Amino acid sequence: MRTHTHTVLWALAEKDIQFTKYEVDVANDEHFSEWFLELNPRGELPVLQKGLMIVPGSGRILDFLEEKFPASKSLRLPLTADKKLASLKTTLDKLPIGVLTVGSFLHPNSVVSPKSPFVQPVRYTILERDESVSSRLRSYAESFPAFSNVLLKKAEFHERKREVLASSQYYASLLAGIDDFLAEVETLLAKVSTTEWIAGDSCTLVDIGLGCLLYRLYVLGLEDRFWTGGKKPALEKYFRRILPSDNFQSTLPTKTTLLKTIWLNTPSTYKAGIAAFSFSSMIIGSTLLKR
Ligand SMILES: N[C@@H](CCC(=O)N[C@@H](CS)C(=O)NCC(=O)O)C(=O)O
Repeated sequence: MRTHTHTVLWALAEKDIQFTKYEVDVANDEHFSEWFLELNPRGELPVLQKGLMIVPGSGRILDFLEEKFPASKSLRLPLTADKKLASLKTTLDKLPIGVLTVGSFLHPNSVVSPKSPFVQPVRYTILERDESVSSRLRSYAESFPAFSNVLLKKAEFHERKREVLASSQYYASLLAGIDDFLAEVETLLAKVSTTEWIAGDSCTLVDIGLGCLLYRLYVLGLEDRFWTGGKKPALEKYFRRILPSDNFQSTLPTKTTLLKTIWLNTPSTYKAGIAAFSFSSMIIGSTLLKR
C-alpha cells in the first residue's frame, strides 16, 4: 500500500464517498505508460478522476474532496485547533516517504520486524527495480517526447537519491529528522490524551496523514526504533487506537491482495525454491501414505 494513496482511501472512507478503484500495475511500470502520463505527467499515484476533472496528487485530491463534497463530514482542522497542528500537517506533507522506504531496505540494521508485504524477497525486488528506475525513465522519455522533460527530471532525482542514500550517515540523519518530528507529535498527543483524535473527537486530515505515516513505519519494521518500549507512549497509544478503527481497517489490503503482491514481487529463483520445497513435501507426504 502506497502511503499517499492510503491517505486518499482513508479520507474517502471517513467521508463515506463512493468510488471505483483502479489499481495501477506499478510493478510493470503502468504509471509510466502513455495513458497514465496523460493523467499525471509526473507518473505518480494517486490520481482522482471525477467526470472530466482529473486531480493528481494526494494533497490536491484531499482539498478537492473537502471542496466538492460539502455535505460529507469535514476533515479540516477546527478553527480552534492548536496552531502547531497546522504546521505539523505541512511537515507531514513534505516527508520523503519513498526515500525512507528504499533507505530502510538499503540499511536494514535499523529495522526490527518488517511486516507483510515487505518480506525479504519483496524488499529485494523493490530495491532492484529502484536501481534501474532512472534508466527506465530515460528510455520512456525517448518513447514519449511530450513527457520527456518531467521524466528526465525524475530520472535525475532517482540517481541523486541512490547516491545520497548509499551513505549510512545520510540515512541515520533522515531517521533522526523523523524522530524529532515524532517527538513533537508525542508532546502534542500527550496534551490531548483524553480525546480520540489529535484535534478533538473527530478525525482530521492531520490524523489521516499521521496515521498513514505511522502505519508505513510500522510495516517497514521501524516502530521499535521510534515509539515502542516506552520511547513515545502517547504515540504508541494513539497508533494502537487508530489501527483497529473501522475506516482505517477498510483501507488496508486484504490477505489475498497481500499474498498476491508478495507472489508477484518474488524473484523467480525464490519461487523455484518454494516449488521445490512443496514438491519434496508432497513426496514425503505420499511416502508416508504408502506405509
Ligand atoms: N506529491 C505526491 C507524491 C505522490 C508519490 O510520491 N507517489 C508515489 C507512491 S506513494 C509514486 O507514485 N511513486 C512512483 C514514482 O514516483 O515513480 C502526492 O502527494 O500524491
